[in-house]
Amino acid sequence: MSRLRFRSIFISDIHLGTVDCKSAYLMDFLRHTEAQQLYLVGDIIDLEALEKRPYWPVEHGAVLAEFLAIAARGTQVTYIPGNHDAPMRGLCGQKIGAIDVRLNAIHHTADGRRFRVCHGDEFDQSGIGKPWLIHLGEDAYRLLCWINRRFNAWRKYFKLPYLPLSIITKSRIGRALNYIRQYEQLAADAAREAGVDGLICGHIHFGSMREVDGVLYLNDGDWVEHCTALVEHFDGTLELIHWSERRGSLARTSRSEFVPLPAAAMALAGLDLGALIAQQNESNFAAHGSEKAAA
Ligand SMILES: [Mn+2]
Repeated sequence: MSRLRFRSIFISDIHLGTVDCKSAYLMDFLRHTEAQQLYLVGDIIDLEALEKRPYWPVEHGAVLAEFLAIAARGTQVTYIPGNHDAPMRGLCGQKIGAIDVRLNAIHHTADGRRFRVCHGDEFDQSGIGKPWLIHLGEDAYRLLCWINRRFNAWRKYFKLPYLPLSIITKSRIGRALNYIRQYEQLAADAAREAGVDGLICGHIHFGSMREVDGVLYLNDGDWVEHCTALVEHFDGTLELIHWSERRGSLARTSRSEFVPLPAAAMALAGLDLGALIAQQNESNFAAHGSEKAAA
């Protein structure tokens, strides 16, 4: 089996131990890729959810075993716990198998850029982790996840590719988008203060690549709905990719180029992106509009 080779891979918000975890797509991704460095950027096991409702299918254990195997094969694996696996932060500085547990990290790209890597819950002023929860309510979010699940089971039956449904809803809720923009700003501010070129995080389940006041904000997304990963090529180019039956590039950045998608995750839906961007420019994006591609 030929694997796609990368210099590094960043994934987060897997939420093993919950019904919405897309472990099959993640396993497929892990088995088709190879990297020198793998960063697990938090919310890998949802200990918070497990406390409320014990749920552990064999596939979720297989993902953990795969991480340990990847580290054993020589990939440098760094695990940065998030808020849903916060108790693991106590193991900071120690090893699980060959996996290093760290609170955060500085990643040096092949093209000489420095990125701070952290889960990102420190930029979440609501402390909830799902900003749209504030506006939707937890029940509504669960309903959304349930509809997403049923909708995709139906698509699978008809042999149609996976299509994250809730991103469409989220992207249309202006206040949720405003919250995301605020989060991105705080994250970018932290990167600037740290004197690095940018920040790589997860937490808000919204894969993105933006330049905010001269620093790069990179979010690797999640494996609950969108199945996205951030990868670094051997020349230092960072790329946000989506992985399901359909695979695609959402955005990329190197020292010399920056190709953002204004609403990266929406490209997943296979919608008419141009029309959506135009629509958003009229409403939210215009109001917050430091979006490069829209400018
Ligand atoms: Mn989180």
